[in-house]
Amino acid sequence: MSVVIGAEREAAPAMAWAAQKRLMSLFLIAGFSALMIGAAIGPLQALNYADVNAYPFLRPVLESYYEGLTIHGVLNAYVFTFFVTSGLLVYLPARELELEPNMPIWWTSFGLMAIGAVMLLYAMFDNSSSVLWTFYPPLKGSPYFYFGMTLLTLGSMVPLAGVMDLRTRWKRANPGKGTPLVTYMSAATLLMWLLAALGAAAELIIELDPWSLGLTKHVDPIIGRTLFWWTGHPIVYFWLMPAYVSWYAFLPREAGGKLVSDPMARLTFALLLVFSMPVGTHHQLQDPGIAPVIKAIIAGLTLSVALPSLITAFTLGLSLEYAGRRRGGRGWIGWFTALPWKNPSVAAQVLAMITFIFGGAGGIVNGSFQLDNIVHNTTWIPGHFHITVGTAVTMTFMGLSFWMIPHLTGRALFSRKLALISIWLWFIGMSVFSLGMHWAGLFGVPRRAWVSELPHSEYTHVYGVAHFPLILVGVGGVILWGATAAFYVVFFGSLFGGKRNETPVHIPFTEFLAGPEGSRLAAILEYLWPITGLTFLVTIAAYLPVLIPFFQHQTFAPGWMVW
Ligand code: HAS
Ligand code: CU
Repeated sequence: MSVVIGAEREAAPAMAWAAQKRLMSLFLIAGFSALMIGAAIGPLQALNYADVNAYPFLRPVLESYYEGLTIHGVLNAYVFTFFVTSGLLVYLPARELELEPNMPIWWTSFGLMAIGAVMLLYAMFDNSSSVLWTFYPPLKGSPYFYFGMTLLTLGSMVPLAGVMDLRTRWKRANPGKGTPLVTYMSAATLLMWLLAALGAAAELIIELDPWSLGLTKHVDPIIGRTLFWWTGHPIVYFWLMPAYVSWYAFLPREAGGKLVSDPMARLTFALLLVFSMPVGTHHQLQDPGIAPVIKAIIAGLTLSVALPSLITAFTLGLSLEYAGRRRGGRGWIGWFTALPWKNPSVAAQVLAMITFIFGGAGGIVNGSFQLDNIVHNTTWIPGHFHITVGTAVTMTFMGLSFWMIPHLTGRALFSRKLALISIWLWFIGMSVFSLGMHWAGLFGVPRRAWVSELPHSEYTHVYGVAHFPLILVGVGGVILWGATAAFYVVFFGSLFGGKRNETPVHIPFTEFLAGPEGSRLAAILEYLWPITGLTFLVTIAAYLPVLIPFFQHQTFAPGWMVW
């Protein structure tokens, strides 16, 4: 059984092909294995908020809520996303351009990230580094943690060389032609990440790595935080943009239609490249030492970063409507119900999009300076990111795996029905969980707090007012356990137990209603390097007024291990 039918673009020599497919499979397996561990731990944190304290029963595997939370955040936010993205953004352009990628470059990325991930796992599971996913100093973990994180980050930057090499070779063979869409989107994503990762790379290499080895005695926490958010904001688009690649380039075809506008997709990616970078300080709206006027400017700029996603909503909404009407859907809603809901890949991505409408709306609340006063450091924030990265991105990657594993392995999807069940459970579980988290946040329930460790009377005294939303959080978590179990039966079942496909599954590259030919916009957006240079200048302009005062008044702290 083939899940989707796609274009015949697969003319590369069979041997080279097989090697690429194998490596792409390894990226997927590594990424999704990380997610499996991370997702298995998540519900424990949800239960914590519902006053169920499972941690005393989990020793010595997990010593505390904070250890579990660190593993959950690091594996899901970094290891899962980096592996999947570093695979996809080389493999898909290579297939689109019908060229062989530079395999040593691609392997280097995999190797660096694999070593980094093993070091991180070691540092986290021995409870030496429960520093949470933000690893804010002066919390101090083991050198394995920081060096592991350094290797993982560097490894995730390497695919840029792979995609740029592909693009250059293709352009040489096709003078005067614009970059095909998937390659364009992949290049824009990785160029953005090149600039974005500089912050965390600097924080790690200059500040935290030497400090963790004892070569320096103190760190400046606020400089560390600022460098972290230089990366920590645009990283959310490094998660989102590969999902957008799937929404723009594959979903319209999978849904039975076409993408309505190729130049709009390019514009979205170019805008995301530019706007993602200068706004990281919106994660520090409540931090001391940053002038209110700068915070206000950053809050204004933050709204600009919603713009490309609003363009996406309209472009993709229309593309889906086109698909639905082609399938016979009529009226206001008919096109929506006429979409191929029985195809788990389509269902996953459309449900991901619907969740993202709410995730985006919450983001606009966070970005508004005054409103952020109310929600910052409450459970509202994890509520927000579980329906952005935790649903919009993760469910898109899950949906993508439903056709990609059959495409890579030649095996059919293990069970289409179970795949659909996993997607719906994920959607329902995350919606319930996230509703509870947002709601409880409005009562001031703090994020990252081991609330179930309090005596029950104390918990009720402090958090009783938010009892109902916190119960929802726990219920959502338990549903997500079901979703995870169902998904991994399908994932590993398809990899190792799926029946041989009778017909090969091709990559579902979409066609366009309006292509790039003759588009002035597409021609201008082709200048990706100058756009990247401009973005770098804008970023420097945004960060100098924040960083200069911090360097003028440095405050040093010794390391703390509070867990
Ligand atoms: Fe965020 C905090 C602002 C998007 C992730 N965010 C976080 C954290 C994470 C995160 C992980 O300004 C917490 C970090 C930590 O640990 O402290 N965020 C925004 C804004 C956006 C936004 C303005 N965030 C994301 C995305 C993420 C993500 C995407 C992950 C992938 N966020 C913030 C701020 C904070 C923050 C502050 C700090 C708060 C604090 O106090 O700490 C925007 O980019 C959102 C724009 C999106 C939209 C939605 C468009 C909708 C689409 C779907 C269309 C649907 C269709 C279906 C077509 C405007 C594209 C059609 C069908 C029909 C039936 C209609
Ligand atoms: Cu942000």
